Order: sequence, then structure tokens, then C-alpha cells
Amino acid sequence: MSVFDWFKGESSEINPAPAVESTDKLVLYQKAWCPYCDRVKSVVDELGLIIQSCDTNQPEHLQALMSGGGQRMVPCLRIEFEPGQYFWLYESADIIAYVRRHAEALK
Ligand SMILES: N[C@@H](CCC(=O)N[C@@H](CS)C(=O)NCC(=O)O)C(=O)O
Repeated sequence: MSVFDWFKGESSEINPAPAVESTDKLVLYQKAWCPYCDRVKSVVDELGLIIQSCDTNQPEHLQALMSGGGQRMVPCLRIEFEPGQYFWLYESADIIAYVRRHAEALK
């Protein structure tokens, strides 16, 4: 994906993340001073969605991200597609594409 595609918000997502029916099923792992996280949060706000967020500057949230998602990189959207079953969606452009695609269903 080029920087231009990233700026436009185009996604490199190959395997679509599972759809869910409510933002209650979503958690955004993010941290302060992360421009990629800020970009995701501004799109979430623009869409009028409320998504719980966890700050990975707190060790317990970083640990949960690393053990569940496998990487410490943020932003990462945790999607609970079945009770106790999580899909960990990394990459700001892919998270933005996901929330845009599912915005209406998530409201
Ligand atoms: N391509 C990624 C880049 C994300 C990224 O580089 N995030 C930084 C924070 S701004 C990160 O998590 N770095 C690893 C770390 O801080 O441990 C995206 O667009 O989401």
C-alpha cells in the first residue's frame, strides 16, 4: 500500500474481518502520541460510533494485546465475533475501512 493510499484511507485488507452487530463487541487498543491511533479515533468520532478503548501504556492492556493479537503495535481493533472468540485487526487503514464498512450496522 502506498502512502497516498494510506492517506486516502484505502485498505490493504485481504481477509475481511468478521462483522458484528454492535460496538459492544469492539475494543480499540491504542495509545497517546500515536498518529495512526488518532486517525482511527477521528474516523470513529466522525461516524458517531462509541468504541471502548484500552491504552497500551497500561501494562495490563499491553499484555492483553500482545498475548491475544501477537504484536504490540497499535492501533488494533479487537472484534469479539463469538463469545470469547476474538479477531485482532491491525493496521489503521484496515481498521478505518472496517468501521466505515460496518458503521450503519454498528449503530
Ligand atoms: N502501519 C501501522 C503503523 C502503526 C505504528 O507504527 N504504530 C506505532 C505507534 S505510533 C507502534 O505501535 N509501534 C510499536 C510500539 O510502539 O511498540 C498502522 O497504520 O497502523
